[in-house]
Amino acid sequence: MSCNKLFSRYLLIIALLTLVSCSSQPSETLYTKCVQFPEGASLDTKIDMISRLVPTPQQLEWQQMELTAFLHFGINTFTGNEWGDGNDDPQLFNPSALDCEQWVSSLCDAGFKMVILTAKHHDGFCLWPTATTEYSVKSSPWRNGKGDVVRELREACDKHGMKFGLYLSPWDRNAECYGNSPEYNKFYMAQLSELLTNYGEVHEIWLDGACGEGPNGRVQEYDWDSIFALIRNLQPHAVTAIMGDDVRWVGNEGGLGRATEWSATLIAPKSYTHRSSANIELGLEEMSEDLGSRNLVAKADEAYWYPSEVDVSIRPGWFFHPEQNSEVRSLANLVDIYFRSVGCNSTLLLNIPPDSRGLLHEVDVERVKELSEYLRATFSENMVVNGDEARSVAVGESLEYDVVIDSTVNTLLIQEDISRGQRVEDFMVEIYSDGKWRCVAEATTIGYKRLLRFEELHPERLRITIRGARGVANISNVGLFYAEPLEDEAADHN
Ligand code: FUL
Repeated sequence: MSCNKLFSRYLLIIALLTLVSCSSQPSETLYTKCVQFPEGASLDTKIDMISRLVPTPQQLEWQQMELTAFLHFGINTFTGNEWGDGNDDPQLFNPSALDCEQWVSSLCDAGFKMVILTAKHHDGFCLWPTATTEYSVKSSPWRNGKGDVVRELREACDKHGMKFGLYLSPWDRNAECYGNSPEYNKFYMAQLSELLTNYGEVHEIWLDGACGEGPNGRVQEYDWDSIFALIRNLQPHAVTAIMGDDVRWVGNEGGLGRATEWSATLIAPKSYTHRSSANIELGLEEMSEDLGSRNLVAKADEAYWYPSEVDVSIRPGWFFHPEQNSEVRSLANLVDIYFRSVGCNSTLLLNIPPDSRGLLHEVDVERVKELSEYLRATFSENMVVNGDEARSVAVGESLEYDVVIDSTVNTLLIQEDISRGQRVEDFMVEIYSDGKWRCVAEATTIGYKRLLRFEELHPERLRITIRGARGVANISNVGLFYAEPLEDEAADHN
């Protein structure tokens, strides 16, 4: 969808927002999801505009979820493959004890707010009884061919108040029509229609970027505009990820967010094919280190609210392989990943693959439980007095807070009110103790959430100085916490 179309769609909302804003407060024009800079605009004008680029309501809700579980499950679970070639016998799909409630209740207890299931991976095998192909659960012995994993998961999610998302691989190594572009687009959209019509509310649709050739080397050209139009029509509250234009792939599968992470970014979603040349001119790829600096703003003519998601597996593989049971990530490693994802203005999409029984493995369940207990223990008591009062602060100004007497801390949490844009570029953290101020941390972006770790301290006061920002920064929350140091005993998969 073009920026122009998006722009006009949100114009009305912006106009309404402007109307209802309190008369004693100057109203700010906000740009939702996309902003086009006027031709010849100065850097100052562009910076001012990008500072008022904000998420859609569904992007904001998605960001606030913080933790999502990825469930890679399918024919590969029974063959030992990571990428099936589309020729594996559907008879192999036969989980002996599939129980989606076990998945969802364990993940719910561990603090996950949403699950995303691989309804179809690159092999083309469908976990629901689709009318589009025979290559599905319907041709398997599981529940005598009458089963539907997507439905069972949906029901478990409803029971436990878990949000529900789906991965439908665009690349399909089984579909004969793959590579015959118009025909496969029709086929893919028919699959999407089934999933988005028959299974209640879908909150995230994961459109993977991996893509190979079809039979005889044919290259599939996806009709992204029609695919997005269909999704918006059937599931208007869903966010679309990766090839989608609401959620951006962080650029690696190792759990490593960027220290400087802009949700207000210059990189256009890959599926905006009309913007490919702009990405090339700016030298932007999902892996690029810099996606939002002033330097890029100066050269760009369009910007997007396109926040990042860190996808990483709890095991070396995305699918379950029993020989990897001893290689499940350690608690310390998962905590690091949490700090490098949620703590770096991203969300964490942690893959916990069900095994061939159709259950989450005991080791994985135990590990995510440990993670949630650790996070609960760490973040339950904020030592900053009135840290959750919203405060606005200009460049060069500081925010000062009292700290609870006799507290021991080693972690700072800070959040911007991103419903008014992402603005902070550079800030410094100081603590007051023994009669003097001392700098304990410095960083660049904040965004939805930033976590910083430092040595154990006993502060009496806390001071945050905004050294660089795009206009006035809106800080919504500040906290100091104590995170128990952990030693990593397991292999590092990074
Ligand atoms: C990649 C896929 O090729 C992997 O198999 C996995 O699904 C991962 C999340 O995305 O692009």
